[in-house]
Amino acid sequence: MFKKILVANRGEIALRIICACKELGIRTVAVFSEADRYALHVRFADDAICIGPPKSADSYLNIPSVIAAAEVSNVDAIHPGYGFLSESPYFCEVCEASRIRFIGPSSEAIRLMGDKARARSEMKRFGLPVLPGSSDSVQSEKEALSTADAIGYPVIIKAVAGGGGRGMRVVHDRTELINALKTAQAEAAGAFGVPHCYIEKYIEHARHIEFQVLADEYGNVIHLGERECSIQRRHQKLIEESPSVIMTEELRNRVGSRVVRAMQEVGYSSVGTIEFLVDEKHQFYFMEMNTRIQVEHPVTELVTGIDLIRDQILMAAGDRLPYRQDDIRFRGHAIECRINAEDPVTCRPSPGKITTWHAPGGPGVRIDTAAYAEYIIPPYYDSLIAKLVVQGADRTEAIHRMERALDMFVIEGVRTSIPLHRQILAQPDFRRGEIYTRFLEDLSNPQPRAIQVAG
Ligand code: MV4
Repeated sequence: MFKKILVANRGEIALRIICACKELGIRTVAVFSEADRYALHVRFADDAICIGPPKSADSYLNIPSVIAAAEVSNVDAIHPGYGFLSESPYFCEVCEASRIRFIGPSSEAIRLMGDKARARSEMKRFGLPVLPGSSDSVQSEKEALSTADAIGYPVIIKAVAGGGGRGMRVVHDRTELINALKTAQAEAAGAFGVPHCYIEKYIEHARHIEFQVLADEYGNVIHLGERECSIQRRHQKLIEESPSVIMTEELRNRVGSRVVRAMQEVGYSSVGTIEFLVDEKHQFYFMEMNTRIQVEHPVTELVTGIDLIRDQILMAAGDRLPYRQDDIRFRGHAIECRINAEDPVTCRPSPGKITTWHAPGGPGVRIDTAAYAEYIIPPYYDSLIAKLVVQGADRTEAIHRMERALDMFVIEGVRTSIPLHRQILAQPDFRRGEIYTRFLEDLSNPQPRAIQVAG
């Protein structure tokens, strides 16, 4: 077992990793930027090392600084959290070359899943359904046209290096295709340094449902059910829940067992998430895989009772998976609201000092946060300040519990997304579980209109 872990992250996820380490009896080393001296991950880790100036590129993304901190503090492993270096195959390789265990999958798995077109074709080969589309990135305008003609419009153009919806373009007819492809490729080249794009059939009214997996290094893989993440704004998830309202035990077993088999075929280890688009007929189509722990992992922890971060650390240390699929039980319903420090109208970040902070408690409420009264939210990082997660016996109880917890969450000094969450939860469509990709667009603009998928 590891004796000491460096936490290469900040905010609530750094604290969450420190919680798991404390319970496992593992010492922790925090790294922090000059903007994070008063952050709680610095306070609660056993040691803390400043790794550079406020900008992420100079600190949390600076591989030589992070590795130097790991070497001087003599850690056995690095936990990358989410974002930052968590999905960098290169960082994973540097860790292993420095004889520091990267807590996550192999660099090969990260690299494969980071190429969204390759991931799509490999997962298809291993038995997961994918939407009709190009078999890899499109190599010419002629190929783009023939692919789109064959699958039929509308189609969507996605960057192979994208993910999370960045740099996507929906194309409604043949005349728009070439211009859209050129724009998408130029955007992808600018944003990711790689212009390659692929084409897929576009589904309107899709749901986003993802499966959590957990795998050890000996070929044992289980799934921990699904999370529905259809409530998104500009490709940022706002609300996640488990189970999905469309899920039945039969459907979960069917999709889950296919996911498990595909993960065994690729030799995956660690935690991972397989994202699906789901159409109105409840057909599942593989979209992409995330090879990190995700923001919304607590939703799965509440319904399964499993500590995903602890198990991720144990799998990286070479432990065997302590459960079989049959041991996993799903209890009740969990919902997470991401509380962001942002203007509820413009959705722009709202950094600054939190003057009043009261976090709700009571039965069935969990809050993952690194904020506190008098804390100053720096402007350099993402605006997530708390994850409010509730569990109830069923979806109705969970919604009522979330509403009262939102009522009792008092944050003053900065603007937050709490009012937006209250508005979404009050929607009749949300309460009926009729949630799909356009939910928020339709909430602010109720007339039917053409879909715009912004880059
Ligand atoms: C799609 C799609 C429709 N058809 N792909 C991909 C990343 C995710 N953030 C948005 N993505 C989409 N991919 C095909 N072939 C629609 C979306 C989409 C979406 C998906 C789930 C939840 C909200 C969404 C909002 C806009 C677009």
